[in-house]
Amino acid sequence: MNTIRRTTQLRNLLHSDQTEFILEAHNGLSARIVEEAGFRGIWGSGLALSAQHAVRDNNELSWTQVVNILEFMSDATTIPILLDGDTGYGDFNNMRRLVRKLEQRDIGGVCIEDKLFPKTNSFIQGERQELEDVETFCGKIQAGKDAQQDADFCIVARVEALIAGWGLEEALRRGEAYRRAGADAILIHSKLSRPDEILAFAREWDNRCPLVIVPTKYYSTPTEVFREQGISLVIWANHLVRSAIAAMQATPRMIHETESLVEVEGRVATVAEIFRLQGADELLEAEKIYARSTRQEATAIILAASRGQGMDELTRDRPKVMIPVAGKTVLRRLVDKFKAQGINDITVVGGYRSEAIDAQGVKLVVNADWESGSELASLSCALDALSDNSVLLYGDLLFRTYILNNLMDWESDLLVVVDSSPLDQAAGNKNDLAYCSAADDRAMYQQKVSLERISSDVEWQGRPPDGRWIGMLRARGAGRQHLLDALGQLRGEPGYETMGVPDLVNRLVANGHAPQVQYISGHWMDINNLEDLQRAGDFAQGQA
Ligand code: SPV
Ligand code: MG
Repeated sequence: MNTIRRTTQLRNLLHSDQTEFILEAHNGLSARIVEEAGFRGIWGSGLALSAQHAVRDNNELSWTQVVNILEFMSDATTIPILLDGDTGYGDFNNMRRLVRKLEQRDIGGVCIEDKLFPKTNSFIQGERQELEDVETFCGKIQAGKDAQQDADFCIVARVEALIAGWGLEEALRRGEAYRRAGADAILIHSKLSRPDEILAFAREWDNRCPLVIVPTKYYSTPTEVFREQGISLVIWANHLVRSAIAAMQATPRMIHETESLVEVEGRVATVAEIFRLQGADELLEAEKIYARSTRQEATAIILAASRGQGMDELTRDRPKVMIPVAGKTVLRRLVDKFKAQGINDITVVGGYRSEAIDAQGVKLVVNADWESGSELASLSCALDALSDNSVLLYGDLLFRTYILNNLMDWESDLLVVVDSSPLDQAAGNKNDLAYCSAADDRAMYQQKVSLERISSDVEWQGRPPDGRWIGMLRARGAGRQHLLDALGQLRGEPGYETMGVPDLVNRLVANGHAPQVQYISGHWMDINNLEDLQRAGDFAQGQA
C-alpha cells in the first residue's frame, strides 16, 4: 500500500524522468481494477463518468454528482485520481469550491479546459467550439491554485485551441499564459488521427512544464514516439468504459438469443470475483474482531435422526421433519423461524431417511447409527455447530415465534423452555416432566428459576412436576463447554446408547450447571402421532 499522499504521487508522476501512463475509470469498481492492473494513476474522465449514466458529456452530470462518484473511486484505491474537471463547472469561484471539495476527497489533481460551460466533448464538432477568454481562464487557474490547501495538489490546464481549429501558435500562446498563471502541467489535445500537431507543440514547448496528452484519436502512434518527445503523462482516456460497453452488449445478446446462461457463464466474471473486488474477505476478518454480538453468531441444531413411532404410513419415505403441516414441512417451518430471528447457521442431524431431507439453507449431517436411538450420539454428530450461542431442539416441534425470541433474549449460559400449563392439557412428550426450583409465577417476567430434573416420573421428592420441558435448550458463553463436558462424561458411561437430551440436562444439573428455566404456557406442540398431526395443522394455521 502506498503511503505517499496522492497529491504528491500525482505530482511525482508529472515530474518523473520518464513517460508515465494513467487509465480512465468511472466508478469505484473500475478504479480498483485500474489500480490492480498496475497503473499508478487514474483519469476521472468526464466522458466515461457521464456515459456510465447514459447522459451526455455536456455537463449533464452535475458537479456534485461527479464529486460523489469520485468519493467511491477514491475510497476504492490508493493511487491518485486526476479529475477531468471540464471547465471547472463555472467561473473562478466555482473552481475554488471544486478544488476544496476534491481535496476533501483525497483527489490528486484536476484538469480544466479552456472552453465555455456547458462544454461539449472535443470529438463532437470540435472546430465549432468556442474557447474561453485567455485572461478569464488564467484567473480560474489562479483561483484554483490559491484555494488548494495541499501544496502538491495539481492543476492541469488543457489547451483546446487545436481542437477548435486555431492552430499551433494560438495553442502555444495559451499554454504559456496558463503556465504563468500557475498551472502545474499543460494538456494539449488533438482530434487528428496522426500525432503531428501534438509533436510539433511538444517540440516548441520544450519542457517548460510537464506536458500531458490524450492519444485517443492518434492511438496507433508507437508509444516510443511519445517517450522520445519527452511527454510527461499519457492518458488512455476511455478504454474501461468502452470495454465495459462491448462486454455488456455481448452478454445480453447471448442470453436473449439462447434463453440460457450456459453460453455466457464462462465468459463473465464469477460471483466470487465480484466478492474479491468488493473486499468481502476483509469484512469477514473484521467481523471476527468487531462483530461480537452473540445474536449474529447464533447457531441452531435440529435433531431429526429418529423415525419416531405411531406414524408408520406418513414416515415410510421420509423422517418426521419432512411431513407437511398446512402445506409446509415441519423443517421448513423451523428454518423460517430461525431465519426470522437472524439465525442462519442451522444444522440438521438426520438419520432415518436422511436422503429425503430438504437441505436447502441448512447443513445436513447424518448420524449413520440412528437406529440405536441415542439422541446424544446424534448431538455428537453436530458438535461443530455448537457455538457460543446455540439453540438445540427436536425436529418435530411447532411453537409460537415469541418463544424463540425470548429464548435468545435471556442472558443465562444454559436455558430450557418449560411449559407450566396443567399436565393434562399440555402437549408434548410425557417423559419430559420438569422439576424446577420454583413453580411458574406468571406475574413475574424472567423469573429466576433453575431446573432440577427432567424425568418421566410423575412425582419426585414428594411433589408433582412444575411443567414439561418442550425439547428446546439454549447454550451460550460458558454453557457450551459445560454441555461438552457433560456429554463427554456420559459418553463413557453404561447405557449411553439409549440416552436422550434429558439425560444430558440432568448431568448438567449434577455438575452444578443447572439450566435456567424459561416458563411458557402452551403455544407449542410436538408431533408424536396422527392426532398431533391434525392438531398441528390447526396450530400452524392459527399462527399464520
Ligand atoms: C474525457 O475523457 O472526458 C476527455 C478526453 O476529456 S476527450 O474525450 O478526448 O475529450
Ligand atoms: Mg472530458
